[in-house]
Amino acid sequence: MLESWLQQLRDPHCPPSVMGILNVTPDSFSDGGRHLAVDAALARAAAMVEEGASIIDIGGESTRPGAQAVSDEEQCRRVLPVLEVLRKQLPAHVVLSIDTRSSTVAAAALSAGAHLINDVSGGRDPRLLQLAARESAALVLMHMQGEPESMQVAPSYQDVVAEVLAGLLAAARAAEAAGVARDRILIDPGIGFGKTREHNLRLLAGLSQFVATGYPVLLGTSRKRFMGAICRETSPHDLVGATCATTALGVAAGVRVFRVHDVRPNRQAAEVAWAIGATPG
Ligand code: HH2
Repeated sequence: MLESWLQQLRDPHCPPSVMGILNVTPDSFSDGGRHLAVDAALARAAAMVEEGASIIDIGGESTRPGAQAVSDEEQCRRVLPVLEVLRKQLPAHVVLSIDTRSSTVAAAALSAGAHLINDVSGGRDPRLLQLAARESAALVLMHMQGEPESMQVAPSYQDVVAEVLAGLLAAARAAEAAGVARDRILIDPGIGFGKTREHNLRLLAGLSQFVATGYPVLLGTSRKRFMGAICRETSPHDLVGATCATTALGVAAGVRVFRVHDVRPNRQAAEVAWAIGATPG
């Protein structure tokens, strides 16, 4: 399933993919609720697949601004039982992704059935790159300035698009030097990761420059707070329309994968934007 998805990613006649977000939260497994939590995660993942997600991104560590790092042991405790069940129960074409910066967690997740490593640190740990190479995993390299705990304190760039682009190209080169095949690498500008609202808007306005690198681009704007500031919404749940706007514009710029909480509306936005783009004016 990974191979056919990677082919679709590069096929200009195939519409973009939607990656559904499955966060495995700290309380999910407390108080002996482990089995129930795994069932709930499976139900959520199955619903996202039904709504049109072709990738499920499973994460056991929140990387929201201010979030504390979570130990490898704890991440594994949260994600491995879920991954094992998803591998058995979801349709075989669904790509399973592990959202982690840790090579230890990534290795365990690949053994449990993940096919893709979503690394929000952009390959800072060389062991993660070596692992991806050894296991022929697909790899998302995301740009982040600083660490989640402090990244929003004072993000600073001279030219945010040029610097993020250069950082991602350097990360992709390092991944290739470690043995990761070029056609298994995706890049992501890392919206909200050490960026002000202005930085995020510039990156979104400059998406086509990331697409021009030739690496498939993944975009993660789902429910992010910089959009709430623009459209005067305080609850992340009320940012579905805002997220869909970025998805439609992302499709027009050539983005190939959208990481979202709300699969159905974003899949619709992506498909309609795609159909318009494929129609002569
Ligand atoms: N954003 C978050 C987590 N992982 N991965 C990629 N590739 N791109 C992103 O933009 C991205 C990501 C934000 O994570 P978190 O704050 O934990 O919230 P959620 O996972 O609910 O979006």
